Amino acid sequence: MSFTTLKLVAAAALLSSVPLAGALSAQTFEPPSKSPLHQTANYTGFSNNTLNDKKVVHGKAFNRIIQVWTENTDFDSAASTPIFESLAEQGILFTNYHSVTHPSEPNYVASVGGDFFGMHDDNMYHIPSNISTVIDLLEDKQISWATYQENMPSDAYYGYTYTSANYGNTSAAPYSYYVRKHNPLMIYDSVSQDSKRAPRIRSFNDFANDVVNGTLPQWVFVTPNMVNDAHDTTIDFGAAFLEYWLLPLLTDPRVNDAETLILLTFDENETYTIQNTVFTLALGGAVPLKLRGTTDDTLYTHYSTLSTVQANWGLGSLGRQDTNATVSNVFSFVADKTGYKNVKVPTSQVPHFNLTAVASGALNSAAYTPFAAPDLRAKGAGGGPVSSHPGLDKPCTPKSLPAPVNLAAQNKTTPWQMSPRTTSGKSIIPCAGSACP
Ligand SMILES: *[C@@H]1O[C@H](CO)[C@@H](O)[C@H](O)[C@H]1NC(C)=O
Ligand SMILES: *[C@@H]1O[C@H](CO)[C@@H](O)[C@H](O)[C@H]1NC(C)=O
Ligand SMILES: *[C@@H]1O[C@H](CO)[C@@H](O)[C@H](O)[C@H]1NC(C)=O
Ligand SMILES: *[C@@H]1O[C@H](CO)[C@@H](O)[C@H](O)[C@H]1NC(C)=O
Ligand SMILES: *[C@@H]1O[C@H](CO)[C@@H](O)[C@H](O)[C@H]1NC(C)=O
Ligand SMILES: *[C@@H]1O[C@H](CO)[C@@H](O)[C@H](O)[C@H]1NC(C)=O
Ligand SMILES: *[C@@H]1O[C@H](CO)[C@@H](O)[C@H](O)[C@H]1NC(C)=O
Ligand SMILES: *[C@@H]1O[C@H](CO)[C@@H](O)[C@H](O)[C@H]1NC(C)=O
Ligand SMILES: CC(=O)N[C@H]1CO[C@H](CO)[C@@H](O)[C@@H]1O
Repeated sequence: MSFTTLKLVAAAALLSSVPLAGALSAQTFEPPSKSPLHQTANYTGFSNNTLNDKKVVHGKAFNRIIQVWTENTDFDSAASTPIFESLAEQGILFTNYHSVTHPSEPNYVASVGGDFFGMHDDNMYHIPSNISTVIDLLEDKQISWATYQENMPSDAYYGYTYTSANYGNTSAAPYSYYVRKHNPLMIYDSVSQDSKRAPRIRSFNDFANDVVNGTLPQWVFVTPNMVNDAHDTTIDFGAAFLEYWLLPLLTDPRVNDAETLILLTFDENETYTIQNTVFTLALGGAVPLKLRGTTDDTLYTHYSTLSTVQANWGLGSLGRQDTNATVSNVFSFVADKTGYKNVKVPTSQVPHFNLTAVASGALNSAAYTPFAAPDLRAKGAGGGPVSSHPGLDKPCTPKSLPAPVNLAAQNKTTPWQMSPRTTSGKSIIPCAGSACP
């Protein structure tokens, strides 16, 4: 047993025996299943199919990327939690990685679409199908993908939230474990309203099924539920979840092989009045041995994850903030292999990412503008063309947009906001049985 493993075991023993304190969360972590590879009724719908992607498209630094997003934690809180300390010894700790705004939902939206379109709340939105995402770039090169959402009751479930039996405490009221605001691709019509793509917005039961069948795709986004991601609980609770879920997967070659990059990050910093730096670790077999246990202080943001994926596979871009060099440096160990030149941003010039309600856009009711087309001449880190969807109004650039309008002052919302109550029946994959609200 290595020193690192010893430390992990010690941390695990500590975590599972100490009930969590705190007024908000007298909850103790309870494993939702026997293991991450066992399906469970605690997740509602069982898997109905396995993905079947035969092709593996080789990238310059990795063949698979798995992003695991947890919630609302300041850098220092994570850094002083034992499991994160131990994991840091196995990977690269990014000490200058930033979320792009507050609160949660716009960060998730930005992570796949290259912008948050002015959003500054967690309301229910949808984004029209002429707006591209990373999925368009991946599919152009036939790179397989899926997202796995813990406690989402059925694939591509459209509802705002889903409440199910409290598996952590059977005498407590049912719990809203699943939220759409943490499920980025659901919000983009170009993905969730496309019958070929929607089945790839999957549940954790599907995750178990896909791993056991050896069909985990090449681009993977993982959202734990509202207790396990530390949103409704504490960083120690989130750490206990990682001990249950992530640690065994790190040694499972069906998930983590020599060409896998696992990015463990947080959507945003908890404290709004300080910079929005989040504890982010690059883990997995694709992290070069000599870099394990090191730190990297290059300026990164959630847009960097997009540009890193683009650089790795030589993809096109979205022509939005993913091609804004200041905020989209490629992870250094990947940039080194692809020849991409990162920009050095002095500490004093690091933009403030803790700004909220400042940007105008189609998802901002107080400063509404229509959606603009991306910059079609932009050059991203992958070198390919900017994705342009059918129905894109190409001449509608940010410069040609009308001045922002305050719809909220007229008691109106942007046309892309929906009422959570009227939308649960809109799933493109019809719900059935207990998965129906
Ligand atoms: C649901 O989770 C609880 C708490 O860990 C566990 O006791 C129970 O066995 C789980 N149920 C199933 C069907 O896996
Ligand atoms: C995020 O939170 C921590 C506080 O724990 C703080 O030290 C850090 O500066 C914040 N933002 C940054 C710059 O990490
Ligand atoms: C599988 O299909 C059943 C019946 O339609 C449904 O209730 C369940 O939610 C589905 N499972 C998933 C993961 O979509
Ligand atoms: C379980 O929930 C019940 C009802 O809310 C509560 O009274 C009890 O303290 C909870 N048990 C634990 C172990 O938290
Ligand atoms: C953002 O963080 C900076 C640096 O800590 C701070 O000076 C500023 O007041 C913060 N802005 C907001 C809106 O909280
Ligand atoms: C690029 O990002 C910086 C920092 O957030 C911002 O000030 C600048 O306006 C962005 N450029 C474009 C073209 O969006
Ligand atoms: C995208 O489509 C929506 C809905 O049809 C439309 O309102 C918007 O103007 C379009 N924007 C662009 C840039 O194509
Ligand atoms: C806006 O809506 C609220 C609540 O429905 C109402 O009380 C208020 O009078 C409305 N204001 C305007 C300007 O219509
Ligand atoms: C399509 C396929 O191979 N599905 C299999 C996936 O694995 C489960 C066991 O976990 C089998 O029951 C399925 O048949």
